Amino acid sequence: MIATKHPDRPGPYDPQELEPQVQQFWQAEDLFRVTEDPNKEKYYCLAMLPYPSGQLHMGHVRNYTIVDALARFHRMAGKNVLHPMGWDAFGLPAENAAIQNKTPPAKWTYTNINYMRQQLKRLGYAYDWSREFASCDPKYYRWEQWFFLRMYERGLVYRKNAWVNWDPVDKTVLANEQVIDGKGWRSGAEVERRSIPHWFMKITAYAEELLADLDTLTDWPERVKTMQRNWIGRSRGLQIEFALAAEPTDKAISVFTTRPDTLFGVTFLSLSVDHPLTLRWTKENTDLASFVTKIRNARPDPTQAEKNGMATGHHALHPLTGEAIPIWVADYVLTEYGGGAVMGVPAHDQRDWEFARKYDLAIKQVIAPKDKELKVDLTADVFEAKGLTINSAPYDGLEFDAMFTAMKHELTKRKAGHEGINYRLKDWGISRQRFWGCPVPIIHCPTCGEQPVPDDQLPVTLPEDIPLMGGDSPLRKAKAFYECTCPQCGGQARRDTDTFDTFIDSSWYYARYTCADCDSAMLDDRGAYWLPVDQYVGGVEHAILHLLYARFFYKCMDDILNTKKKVMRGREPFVRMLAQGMVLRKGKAMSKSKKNIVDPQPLIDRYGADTLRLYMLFAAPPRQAFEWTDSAVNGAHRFLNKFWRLATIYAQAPKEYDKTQLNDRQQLLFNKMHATINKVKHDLGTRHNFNTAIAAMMELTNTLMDVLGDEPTTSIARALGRDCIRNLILLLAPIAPHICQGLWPFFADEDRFLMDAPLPVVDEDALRRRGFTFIVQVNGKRRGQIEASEDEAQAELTRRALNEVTKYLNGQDPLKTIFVPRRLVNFVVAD
Ligand code: ANZ
Ligand code: ZN
Repeated sequence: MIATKHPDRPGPYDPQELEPQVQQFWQAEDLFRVTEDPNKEKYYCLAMLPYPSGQLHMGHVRNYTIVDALARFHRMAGKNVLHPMGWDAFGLPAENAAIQNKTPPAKWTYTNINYMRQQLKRLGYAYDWSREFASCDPKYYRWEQWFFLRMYERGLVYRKNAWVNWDPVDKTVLANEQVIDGKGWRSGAEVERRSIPHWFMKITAYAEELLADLDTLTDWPERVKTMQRNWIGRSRGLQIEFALAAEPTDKAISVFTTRPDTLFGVTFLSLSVDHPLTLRWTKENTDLASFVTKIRNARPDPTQAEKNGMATGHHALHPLTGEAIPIWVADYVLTEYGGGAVMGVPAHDQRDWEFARKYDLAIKQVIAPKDKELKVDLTADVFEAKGLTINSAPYDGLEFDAMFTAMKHELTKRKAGHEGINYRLKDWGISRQRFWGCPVPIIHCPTCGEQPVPDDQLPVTLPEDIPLMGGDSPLRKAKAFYECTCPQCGGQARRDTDTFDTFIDSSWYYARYTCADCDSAMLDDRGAYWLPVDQYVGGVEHAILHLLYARFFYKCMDDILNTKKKVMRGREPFVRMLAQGMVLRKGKAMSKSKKNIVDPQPLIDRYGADTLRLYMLFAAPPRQAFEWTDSAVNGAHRFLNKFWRLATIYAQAPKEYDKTQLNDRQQLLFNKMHATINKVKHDLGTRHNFNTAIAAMMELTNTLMDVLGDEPTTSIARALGRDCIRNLILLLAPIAPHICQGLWPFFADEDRFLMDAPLPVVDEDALRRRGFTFIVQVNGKRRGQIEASEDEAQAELTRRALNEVTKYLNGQDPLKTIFVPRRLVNFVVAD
């Protein structure tokens, strides 16, 4: 188990020699492989799986170092730790690279994976590599297709024509969030609207539970939960029916409103451009038809810009007053929300107000502020606040809740409305008209229609040898792929040529790690041991979609797979979630487009992995962004050098000492050592504050040098120093595992792998007697430090502090002494 050439004492610190040796040793001993052990508490920690773009960037390094430190720490704390890694391998960049380099996407992807895997190994991450997979592996996506079909059988997957955001350059459908200011997020091209058949997953069926269960996630960042709540966007209101004036028996227009208290203020109705009545009227009104076409192509995101509309010439009847209300078509009305129509209340709704001002429509105030002093001037501004009803006889003078209830009863009685809940969340459009993704396992038969691919014909394998020319997906032209026979009638049929949104791949990969080699089922009972993930760590940019889709999938998997034989536990995939901060340079996120990337590779080559790991965790608390500084990397490296040198001094020291025989200063060191053990365990295990843990370890090494000096002579001093170093090795091992493993053979008391050595135990007595490190300053500049115990008098402390810094006082007496209990002493002298 000795990973160094020098038999009795460590040689000079040489990470380039040491680290690969240690890594070979880990590999030879197969130390990272884990199996289920029901007698041990399990701990599943996970970093978000990377897209194999080509090389690791600093965001990856930070993310994986955090998780690796947690994995190693909890393993030393005695848990059975699952810590896997894999690849989110499907997606557009591989296709674009394939077109550019004229290599198949598979080849580009696997080349990148090979390079990045070797980088991860060089950083010393303790992954159980036996569980690694790439999402583009048919052994993985076979089960994704299989699960899609189970969802299909249950009506959780369906196909319908839908208006989609079409990127004319990337020739693909974009999700709403991929449209930024009307342009494709990747190509920057002006996005068009198209109506095409599309596969959907019915995430809305789980909307209520996805919202409610957020409250159970107590160890998730509050802002992530808020973002998810807003994204799901639950609203309670009334669904109100308006009849057409021309056909009064037909309740033709259904609107959703969260403000039924404003019902008497309706002065117009607005339909979306896709509303059935809009479509009907465009047939008889060519102006309306060209307006609708223009809107469809102009802006896929109607919430942003100036509102546009057109009167249809038709009228609806107010359900309570019977008044005729003009019907408009407007671009700010969403098709897929609350019936695709809005009751326009310009006095009390900002959008309606802008619309009415622009088109000179009536504005009728029906809500008055409760505060009588407040002036409402509707020619200048909208009044959106809740208040008391006016101009709503016989319902005047009511507060919001009372009016809500009154309208609900009245409309229900007249069969013109009812209470309704609406979600902003829409069903998840999952088909992509791209090549490099998991094929949709459906066959289209001219006679039988949509047919699922039979389970025994899975996977539907993506051909990997088709050349990519750019433009449309080659699957559509690949006869060998799409020509097939109908499983129902045996006639000639055509395979679906769409592929899955890659967010599906990342919605269940964490579950598959528990049994990646299982080829008889999607998950087996090993899942019930490991799942759910105990600690998930990743960037906040995935706060909404990835986490929401994964939560949705987990609930579906529980409903579909978890029958008699349990393959998973719980209803939420990630018990705890940590959103790590970004690594910045000159205040900006590092990114290729900003050309401000710091490549980790040269730093690994120069300083070694441990330095980079230590720096990443020392720079800031994990949730905070931090500014990259080269000099601080140097600082981390100097610390490791110093630590190694100190360890060399004690490598041969005796193991045993009698702690009752320590002198005062040694006792201080002893106490501080235990305070440090206590703090590091708490910081790493509970708070995830690596930076303060590292600072405490650095402080302890300083105290060690201060108390024992460079050449301790007495046996008790040498044994105490050895004890200190040994404990530091154990505490630092999760963070800088190579250097610690390199030193371990000289400090191990028993024949045990460092990875499995138990964390040091705190001496409670020492903790109670713990000392403090006082910083000693002269004119505000740090000039030294002294150790003090809880009960040392201030006068005595000040005297010792003064002694410590005499040479900086130029023989003068201090003009003033500033004493901060437990922290510092500052002497002010004349310059
Ligand atoms: C009348 C009204 C009066 C409204 C008022 C608001 C204030 P949330 O909270 O997001 O659910 N709305 C309804 N369906 C819509 C659609 N398809 N496209 C665009 N807007 C739509 O918003 C509910 C409100 O959004 C509804 O309440 C409706 O406007 C509008 F003083 O109805 B309200
Ligand atoms: Zn058929």
